[in-house]
Amino acid sequence: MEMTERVETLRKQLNQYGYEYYVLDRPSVPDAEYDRLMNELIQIETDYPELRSPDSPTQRVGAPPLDAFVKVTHDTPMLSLGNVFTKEELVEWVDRIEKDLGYRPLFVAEFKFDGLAVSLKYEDGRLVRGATRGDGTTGEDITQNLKTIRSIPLRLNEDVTLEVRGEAYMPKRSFQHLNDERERMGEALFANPRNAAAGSLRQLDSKIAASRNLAFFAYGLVSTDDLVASHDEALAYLKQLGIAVNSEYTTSQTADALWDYIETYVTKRSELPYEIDGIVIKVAAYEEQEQLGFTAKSPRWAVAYKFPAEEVVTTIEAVDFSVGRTGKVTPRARFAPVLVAGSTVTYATLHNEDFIKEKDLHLFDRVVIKKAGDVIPAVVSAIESERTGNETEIVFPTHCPACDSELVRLEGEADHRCVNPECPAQLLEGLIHFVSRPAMNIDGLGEKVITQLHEAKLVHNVADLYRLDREALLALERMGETSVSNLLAAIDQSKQNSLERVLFALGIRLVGQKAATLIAERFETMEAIMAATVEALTAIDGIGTKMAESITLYFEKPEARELVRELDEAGVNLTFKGAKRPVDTDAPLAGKTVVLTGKLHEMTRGEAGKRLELLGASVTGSVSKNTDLLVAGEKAGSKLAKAESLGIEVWDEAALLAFLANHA
Ligand code: 0OX
Repeated sequence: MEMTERVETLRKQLNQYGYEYYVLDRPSVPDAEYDRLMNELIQIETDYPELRSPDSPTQRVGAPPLDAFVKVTHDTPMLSLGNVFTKEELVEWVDRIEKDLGYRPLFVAEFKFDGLAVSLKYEDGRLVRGATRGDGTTGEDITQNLKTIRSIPLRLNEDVTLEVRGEAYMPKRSFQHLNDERERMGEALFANPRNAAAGSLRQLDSKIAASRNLAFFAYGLVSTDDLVASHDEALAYLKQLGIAVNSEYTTSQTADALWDYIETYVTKRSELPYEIDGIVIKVAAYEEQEQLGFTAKSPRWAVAYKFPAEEVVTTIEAVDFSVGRTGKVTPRARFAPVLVAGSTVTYATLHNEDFIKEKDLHLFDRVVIKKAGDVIPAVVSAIESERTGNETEIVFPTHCPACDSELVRLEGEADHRCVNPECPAQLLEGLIHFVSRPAMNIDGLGEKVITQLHEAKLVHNVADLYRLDREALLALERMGETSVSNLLAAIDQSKQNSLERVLFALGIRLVGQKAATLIAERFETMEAIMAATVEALTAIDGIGTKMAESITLYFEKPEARELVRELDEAGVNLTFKGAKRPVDTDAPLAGKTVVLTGKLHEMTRGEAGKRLELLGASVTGSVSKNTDLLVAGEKAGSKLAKAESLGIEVWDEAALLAFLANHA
């Protein structure tokens, strides 16, 4: 019996300390004391399995992995929010409420946390189920993962039965820490804390969620008992129960006061330790909420003001110029590092000379930057009023930064190009492209190794890869027997690739993966492609004149024909095998599956889809866990709900336009 009592005491203490730390943000004991008690409890529960309990604080460390998530139906649907973007729209919304009710009610304004909406069901004070919002009606049971979040109590302070709605999120610090770690490990980075939170909660192994330092804020209460009469009372009650509630909400009756609150956080949100993407305004009294009711997908008694894309100011400290595989010279600004939309930004492309001129950018200018579509850093403008006189002109080089040959800028083109076919930067970029995953897909030949081979003069053109000598490789730094054998085997393996990979790998200007596949499908052999005329090429649906001309121009060059001959001689397959279409990693949306939904104003969905495809995206019709991005126009419906439930990134039309403008 003594042990049962000790377990009870430990659980109570740990729950109390956890509550003080995670909910009240006021710890009363050092972390080491918490860890000591937790370890004691883990030990007892290991030695006496009969004393284990699903609401023990030890359950937060992660449970055995699941095979799949179980679907759950929400008894009360989890609705989404309508949006307003301007003060005028907010005033209109408030006026509409006043008209419907016949008087002006009290409103609550609170943060719109940028995470994943979840439902927590408590029975007799115990957490029995945690689920995602899903499409609003059906979600997934992610109890195991939610239990790892310390600001979600496993036991409430009262033995009540109710459902809590709120947002699971990743604090900025956890996000930074996670991405730093991933960068060190060479893993793909999360674009923002929301994706990282959603990604963590979608893991079947809850140990992963446990390691990610997620947090939770409650913003709603569903109950069959009349526990409270208004939203502000609900927030106070949730806090009393031991659930984390954000205390920076306000109540007010006027649109002006609500707008003041919004404006305060437009600027102050960057100082918060977590991401918010707007402010939610709710009619406070439940009775009034009931009276106002719902539209098809959202309540009439609540609305979200969405913040504009976060913009921050920094300084251009340097501009460097790099030479791409096609000889294009691209300027890139280096900034004093700043945090924008959840991650540190140090560089952004300046595209070309025209971009620099149009924006009147100078070296050492103070500039406004943002992330287009919340992902890719972009320069918005220079701040003229902050010029000190020390700014200097950004001079576009007249000669190639890699080989010093004169750059050319063709009429009607925005880009400066190095046209020296022997330019080492182009050759290296060409080699990197050739071996990359969407091209010849040679394992173990990353950018580092290929640069090493190039610098050691073992590889000059791509055919040299197939003539590499084992002894010469062994003489290189960090190249042991095993890595050399693996590398040679991977190179050998690539000889079997189907024609479209080789065609794409050659790096002919304008020829992306899709085009390479269409051409390989039609002509079947490299020989036939080399002999094809512009007319024969443009006869293929999807191949335009410019691309066709680029192809014929390429194969007119004796060096190109010689290169193909060398590849053939080395045993590289040059026939079409009907392989699956690979993905172009060089394009900005390479490997990304995008879905478009809702009404767009500036272009049709078809046009938008074509433009996104040109940037490397695969555009599909339905949202699934394989979707990377949803572009949601006006009146987006179930696809948007599904994307949100899956934690998929969503762009509105403004984000899409900004992205397209930056990649024109
Ligand atoms: C948030 C948030 C989301 C009310 C009816 C539908 C949504 N992301 O922080 N939703 C709501 O409210 C419900 N409030 C919030 N604060």
